[in-house]
Amino acid sequence: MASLHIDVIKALSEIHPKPSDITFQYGTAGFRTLGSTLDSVLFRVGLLAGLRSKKLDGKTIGVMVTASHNPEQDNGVKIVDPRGEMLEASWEGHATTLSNAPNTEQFIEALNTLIQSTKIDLSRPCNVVYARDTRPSGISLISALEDGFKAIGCSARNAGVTTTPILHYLVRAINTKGTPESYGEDSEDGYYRKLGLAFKKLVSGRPIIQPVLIDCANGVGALAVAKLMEYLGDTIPLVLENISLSTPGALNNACGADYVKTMQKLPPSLMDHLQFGQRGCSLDGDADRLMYYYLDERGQFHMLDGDKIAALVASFIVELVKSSGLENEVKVGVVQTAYANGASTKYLADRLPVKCVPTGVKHLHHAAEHYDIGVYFEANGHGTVIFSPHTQARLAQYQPSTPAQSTALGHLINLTQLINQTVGDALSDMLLVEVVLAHKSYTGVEWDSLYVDLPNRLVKVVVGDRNVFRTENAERRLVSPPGLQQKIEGLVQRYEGGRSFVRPSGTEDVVRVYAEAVVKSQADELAFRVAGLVYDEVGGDLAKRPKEFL
Ligand code: G16
Repeated sequence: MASLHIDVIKALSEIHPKPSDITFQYGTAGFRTLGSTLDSVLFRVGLLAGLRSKKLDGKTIGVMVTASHNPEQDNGVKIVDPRGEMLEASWEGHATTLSNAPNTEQFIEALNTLIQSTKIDLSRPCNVVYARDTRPSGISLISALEDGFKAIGCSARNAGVTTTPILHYLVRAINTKGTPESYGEDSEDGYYRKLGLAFKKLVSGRPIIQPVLIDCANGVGALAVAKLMEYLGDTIPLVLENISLSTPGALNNACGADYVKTMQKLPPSLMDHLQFGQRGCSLDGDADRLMYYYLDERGQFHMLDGDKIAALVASFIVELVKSSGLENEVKVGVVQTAYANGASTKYLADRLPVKCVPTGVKHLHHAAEHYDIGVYFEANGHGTVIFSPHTQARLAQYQPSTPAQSTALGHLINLTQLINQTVGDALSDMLLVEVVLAHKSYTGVEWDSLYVDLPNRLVKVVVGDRNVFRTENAERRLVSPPGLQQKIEGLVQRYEGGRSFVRPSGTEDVVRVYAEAVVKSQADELAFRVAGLVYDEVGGDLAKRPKEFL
């Protein structure tokens, strides 16, 4: 019976001691906090990823070092399961336990408990692939991670500096290589080639696409889009902005998808760059979120968020399924969260089944798997479309009976290649949006007018302990702290068309407050008043209470 190499683990673990004053938690998107505190976590994740691979008989596991939309000083790490999906939920607890063992001895004890309780055969091989975004703290965190791989003895492939969705793609491509389910070449070039080829086919014969401006959030998306452009040829002119990878503090600072969604305005750095009517879009720090927008002729900003992307894409796919003659066998459905704009939910629910789940791609992805074609997007611009294996097989062998059916079928098959089905991917989503717009001959204006957003506001409240806040009913109701939900409902009733939800963030030490009302000023007021309730509830110091919380 093989066993752990205790001496090696001990020696390496001593180099990566756990800080005594921090409790770590594997949350919505893995571990995420100040980069300077994560050394021990990365080492331990290295071992955990190795064990996960052994448990799955040597399948390649992914590890991504990123803190996505968070500020530059934060960093994080998440584990990717063999099909490119998020780590199985039951292992999130194991990750939290291992990360909090106070010293080497107890860490080894925790490893042994995990091995026994999950019945891991240590003689199995283990394989991992890993990458990081452009955060400066990523360099040393990667070497801590590599020490973890060494300690468990796994074969590790370094995918370098790349986007989160590319790492997810690589995991699936490696694990399906040479099988009937092959997902594509297992290289970054293979990813660009796959997307580029599918895009070219989908826009062939369509009118010329006008230049699209891309705000790269001063992150890794700048590198990825530049490479992708080589594979797109002259099919779509892309203008890259916010590409300063070496300016300290620039990452996600007053730019990027999260800035656009929360501020509901154009990043100041794009002010003189985006022409009236031109489409622009913002990526986040690891290029898994996408927000679109345009300025109308009066210079007014119009945001086209994840909800608008879902509406555009889902309607297009429904039309293609219908035109291909498959509408009786292929069912399209949408998954959203409670934070989706109420008008988008109404628009979608009038046309196809819509399910609401808690925030976090893992929840949306799993719910979307229940449809033949599942479209999922969070309002923050994180999402994708997944085609069930059965649907993909059906598309491959279906015999259309008219040329129109054949054309629609061809488009659907090309979409399965264009879309990164493993996880939300800003690059793939951007190309998908452009394909739909090209097919519908829409500008941003027509897209925007699919439905009119209900005025809304997203606010964050800094609290001492976000774990005090717990929700139910897909985050629509607070169950803790007791009594707060009733107070929120009391307030909401006073606003026409009022809706407001509160939930703890899964990635930052804050509580998020969302509010909607029929008038913008009322939505703002409701959001700030609910934020005020939250602030007071957690014993906030009144003197420090942000003045906008009324
Ligand atoms: C991560 C998840 C997203 C989720 C977001 C929520 O995004 O992958 O599915 O929407 O966290 O963050 P919060 O709970 O702080 O609002 P990302 O892009 O930060 O990896």
